[in-house]
Order: sequence, then structure tokens, then C-alpha cells
Amino acid sequence: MLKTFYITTPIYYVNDVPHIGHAYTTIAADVLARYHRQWGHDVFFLTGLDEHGQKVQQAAEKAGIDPQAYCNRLAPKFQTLWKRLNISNDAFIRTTDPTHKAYVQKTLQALYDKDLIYRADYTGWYCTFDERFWTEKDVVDGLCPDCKRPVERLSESNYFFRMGRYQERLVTYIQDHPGFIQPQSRSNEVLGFLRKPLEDLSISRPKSRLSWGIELPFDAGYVTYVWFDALVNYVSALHYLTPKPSFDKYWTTHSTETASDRTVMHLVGKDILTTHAVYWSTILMALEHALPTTLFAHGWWTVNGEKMSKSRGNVVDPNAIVDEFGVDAFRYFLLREVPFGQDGDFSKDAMIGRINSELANDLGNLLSRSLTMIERFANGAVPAHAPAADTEMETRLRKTINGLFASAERHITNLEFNRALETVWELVQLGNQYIDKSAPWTLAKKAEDKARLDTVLYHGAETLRILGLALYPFMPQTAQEMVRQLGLTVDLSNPAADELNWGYLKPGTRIAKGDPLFPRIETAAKPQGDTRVTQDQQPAPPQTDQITIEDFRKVSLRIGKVIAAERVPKSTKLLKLQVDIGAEQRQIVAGIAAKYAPEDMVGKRVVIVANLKPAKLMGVESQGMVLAAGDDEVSALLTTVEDVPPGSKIK
Ligand code: ME8
Repeated sequence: MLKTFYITTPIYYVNDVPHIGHAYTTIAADVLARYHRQWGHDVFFLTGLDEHGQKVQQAAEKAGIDPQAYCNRLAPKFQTLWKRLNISNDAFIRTTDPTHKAYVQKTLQALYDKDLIYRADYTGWYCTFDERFWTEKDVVDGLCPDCKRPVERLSESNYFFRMGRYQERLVTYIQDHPGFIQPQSRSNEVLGFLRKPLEDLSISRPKSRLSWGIELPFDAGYVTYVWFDALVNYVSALHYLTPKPSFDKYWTTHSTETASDRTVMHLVGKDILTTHAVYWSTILMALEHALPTTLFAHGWWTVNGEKMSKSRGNVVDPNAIVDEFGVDAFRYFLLREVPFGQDGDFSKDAMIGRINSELANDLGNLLSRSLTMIERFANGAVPAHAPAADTEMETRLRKTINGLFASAERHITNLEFNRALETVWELVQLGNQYIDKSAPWTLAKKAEDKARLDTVLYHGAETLRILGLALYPFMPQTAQEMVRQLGLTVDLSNPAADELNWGYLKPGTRIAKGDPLFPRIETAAKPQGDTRVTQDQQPAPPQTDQITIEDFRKVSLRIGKVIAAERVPKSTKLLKLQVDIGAEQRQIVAGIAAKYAPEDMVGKRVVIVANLKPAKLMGVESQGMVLAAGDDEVSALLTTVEDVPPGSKIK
């Protein structure tokens, strides 16, 4: 039987424009939807808007327009953002859709008819801002425990859902289904909440207090509590949205059918864990529907270490981030930076750090250098792998690739997006090391190394193709661009079975090298006190270390060829070199004797500083400097990939 995967985000309040928090949940859901589609599952991905209730009514009043007109004005802000972020939702629900409203009324009537909804008087402490009652013990000093605003004593007749009745059943269910509420800590939190007696839930609001909602079918004096209306969206959507989903197809059942055949997954933020884990679960029990397979509550984003809020003026607009850094960098950052489930902090510095090191330097570079070499050394067409030319390096690379999809699957199934990306990056890094060690530029020099050169170039290209497949759910545009540059026209959203295997890329495929995937982002150095340091980001150099391009241009760097070399007497570190720099010959003393013997040096191309003021080292004149890498000890000389004539300028 074809596996189905029904994935939802919360339906967001339409009281304001979307921000980074909304984008986060929606992007995570999109990654899962794309991933499951890639593996041939029948996916239904739902997101949408929560349009009723006090928050929306107040926002509309503030804007001076009717609530429906207000919703209609704001809904496109969400829809346009989801398009920009490449969100592949199959449907978009709005709780003011007439069919949703009718479905909610039908549900309420069914529960009322079964006496699962009843009317009662209630007196309690009411918080107007949070639109809810609190009990005596919740309220301290007359303030709402949530928003700390004053509460008022209110007596009201309302309709209640017999939620308390399901308490024991819910506790048992959670204990018997360890994967139901995730992460595990959230499951424990809910069980902790359920240790106190579970009260019945008021599911109505008198119209005198709140008019913007769905009218109760059995009492025209009331509207439905916004959370009842909103939670029912997960089921109502399956009854009327297009493309026609179906409740029987996507919702799980109580039967013995294994959960793995039909998955229902709700992604939410930790702020709305209780409403989902307790209210929604008990409503589903009352409706005699099965509970979702997974309810995952992720963590909270702060911005530059602060809570995000309108009053602080630090709300991050995803559109602005996309304008500045691009969609895929944003998607990548959100899922790579923080383990899903934990809280995280957003800062542009952290984002730039990841873009420069992981996206530009690791991934972008792997693509551009691999394709450049296919252009140069194979006339722009993917060469053939010659198995006879394989070394242990190719075996290792292919072994890593063969294990890639299995570990990605494990991590994605556990919603460990960051770890899935880490696994992919192990391959990106291995690919770069593979090219460094195989040195195709050297192989290209000798005709007898042709089979080996072709093998290395093929492995580089095929590794990139597989990386494209693995990265597609996270960065769909980038992944598609990677395979386009490899000369393929495949659709990564729905790969054919043979595309998943090594060797799909056919020799002779003409590559189509394009722009770099992620140009490096140059940043102005900040005053030191303001410089944030993350694990893999070095602090920006202090201002005084920086030079201008004019300063740099003053340094004359040239290629030299060593024509003679000898040790400087009584020195363990210095070699005296005679270097051909085209128009002239220079004597240069270099501190490289611990690493290089004089005979190693003859014939080598080196990079020299040609306009350095002459100086004497151990009494020997040096007319320039040879460049080498290393901190205290020299670890490598700088040279060039291609053979260039002595005297060539370095720019
Ligand atoms: O609660 N960090 O809507 P809402 C991470 N309409 N995620 C965040 C976030 C942050 N700082 N801020 C918001 C509602 N979110 C109800 C839901 S569902 C039947 C009804 C995300 O607009 C996160 O997913 O307040 C959170 O749960 C959701 O937005 C709340 O959106």
C-alpha cells in the first residue's frame, strides 16, 4: 500500500504580518513534505490562517475595518511569503472559508447531540488580553499569570466540552505511544500537566463579548471559542480543500493498521503544545477519530539574544532576509543552526558565518571547482569512470555516498534536520578533500594519467549530483541549479528509481557551468565589543588589522622559479635560494630549511614578494621573500596549480 504522509503547520493568526517564527515551522514542514514526495509517498501538506477570535477582531478594529476585510488584506502577505520561500503546500485553509465554518458547526452539533457539550454558569478571573478565564490559584496580586495584566471577576453562562472525561484515556495513550508527543521532554511536560485534574473546556463566547467567530449551531447568542474552530481545521481541510484530499485516505484509523502506512504529523511551536496535546487529542477522542501519529513541538527563536516583539521593534521580516541573503540560505540557516525542538537565536552575523563557510566555501566551491576542471581538462563533458584507475579514495567516497540516504532518512524521520545536514556536509567536505588529494591539475599534465583524471572528474560530478538529491528538500532551488549546471534536466522533486543510485550520470553529459551558488558575503569589521563569536566563526579582525585595496596593490607578488639552493651556514632554518623572476634573478633567504632540503627546492615554482626592501639574514642578503603557509613552523610552500612562466604577476 502506498504510504501517505499528512503534514500540517499551525494555522497562524492573521492579526499581523508573518515573521521568522511562522517561516520556521512552515519551512520545516516543507522539508518533510518534499522529502516524503521524493521517496514516492502520497503527501498532503496543509498550512493556512486562523482568522477568528479576539486577536483578529482587535487588530481589525485598530485598522478601522471590518474583520473579514482585514483578513482578506493580510492573507496574501502569508501566501506571497510562502511562494517566495518555495513552500510546497498542497492546500491553504482559511477558517473563514464557508465550508470550514459549516464543518465546525456540524462537529459542534454532533458533540452537543451526544451530550459531550453542555451549558453551565461559570465565575472566574478573566483576562481580556488573553481572552481566557483563570482560576483563583492561578491569579497572583490580581494579575494574569500569562501577560501580567489585571484580571476581572466575570460571571458567564457558557458551553463546555466534557474534556475532563478523557483525562485517564489520554494519559494512558501518551504512555503507550512514546513517539506521539515529541521531543520526549514535551511528552513529559504534558504528562505533568495531566497530573492535575483536567477541567472541562469552555468552547463558546457570548456574542456580547466577542462577535467575530463561528456561531454555535444550537445557540445563536454565542460564537465558538477560537481554539475549537482552529483545531478542527486539521480535519475539515480533508473534507473540502483542493486538490481533493480525503479523510479516509490521509487520516490514521483506530484499526490495527500500522502507523507507518498513514502518518499524520502536526508541527507546532512549544507555545501551543497544550492546546494540541490536550484540547485537540480529547476533541478527537470525542469524535471517535484516531490521534495523530506525531505532534512535534519545536523551540523558540530569539533575535540577537532578545525576545522578538513588536514593542522592541526587533521582529524579523523573512522578506527582508530573503532580499539580503536569498531563500535557500535562509532555509538552510534556520534548520542547520538549531536542533529542532530547542530554542535558537537569530543573528545576521551567525547567518553570514554559515553562508560564507558552509554554503560558499564548502558547497559552492565544490561545484565550481569540479565544473571548472571538467571544462578545462575534459572539454566540458563529463568523462567516464575507469574502474581500473580506482584507488582507496574512490572506494571511500562511494561508501560514504551509499550510506548517505540511510543516515539522512534516520535523521529526518527523527526530525533532526541539523544532523541530516551535518551528514550531507560530511560528504561535501569529503568531496573537497578528495579533489585536493587527487589533484586533477597534476594528473592533467601527463597523458598516461588520463584514466585516473577521468575517474576523479567523474567522481566529483557524480558526488555533486547525489548531493543535489539529498539537499533538495532543504534547498530546492540550489539543488535544482546544481544538477542543471551538471547538464541534467532531471526533476529532483520526484526522482526515478535509478536516479537514486550511483552511476546515473552518463559520461559525455555536457555541463553548463553557471554563476556561483553562494557568493561570499563581505562584511565590514565591527568594533570588537560587538563581535559575536560562534563555534565555527572566527571573530572579525580588529579594525587596525585591515588594509585597503590600495595598500594591497603596493605589494608586488610574482612567480619565481628556483634555480639553485643551499643551506645558510650555521642556520637550521634558512635556505639561500637563487630565483628566476623573469626579467632578473634574485637571491632570497627563506626560513624553510626545517621542511625542505636544498635539492627539494630546485625547479620549484614559488610565490615571492618582489618589492620587499632588501635585508640581511645571518649576514646573507635577501632580495625579497618566499611565501609559505604555517603558524610557527612552515608547513607548505605557496605555488600555483598551473605552470606559469617566472615573473608572472599575482593579482
Ligand atoms: O498560535 N519562534 O497562531 P500564531 C519559533 N493561531 N516559532 C514561532 C515563533 C518564534 N519566536 N513565533 C511564532 C497560533 N512561531 C494559533 C495556532 S493551530 C490550530 C492555531 C510559530 O500566529 C510557531 O509555530 O500565534 C508557533 O506555534 C506559531 O508560530 C504560533 O502562531
